[in-house]
Amino acid sequence: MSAATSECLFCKIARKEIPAVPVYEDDSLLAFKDIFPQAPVHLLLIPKAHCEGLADMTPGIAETVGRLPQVAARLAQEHGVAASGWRLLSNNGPDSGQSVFHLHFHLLGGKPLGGKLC
Ligand code: IU
Repeated sequence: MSAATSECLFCKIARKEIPAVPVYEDDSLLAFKDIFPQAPVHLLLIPKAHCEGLADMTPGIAETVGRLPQVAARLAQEHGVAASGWRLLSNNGPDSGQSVFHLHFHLLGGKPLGGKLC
């Protein structure tokens, strides 16, 4: 195991070493509630395998991420924001405000999101 995955917060959540509130899980993808929600619905979707961001995806992680929008759409439906609208975004690198360096996508909805992204 690399140092990155042993220390990484979201790797620890994926391994169930740190608690989170899961809303979806399969072999390679996990979704859970953001601990500091910025909207009534604020979920995080992550590939379980570690990479820092979109620029670092292995082919296997890219395949997982390719399925992620469909999972997000299903979660939006299940959380009651499919009709009102929702946003899926990933912060990458310092200027984006990325604070956890394990690739993740925010699913936000349940209020008008306006121009403020996250
Ligand atoms: P960001 O795009 O890297 O800024 O998003 C990281 C998110 O991880 C942010 O919305 C935090 O609220 C969230 N988070 C979490 O859900 N659980 C934690 O223990 C920590 C951060 I630290």
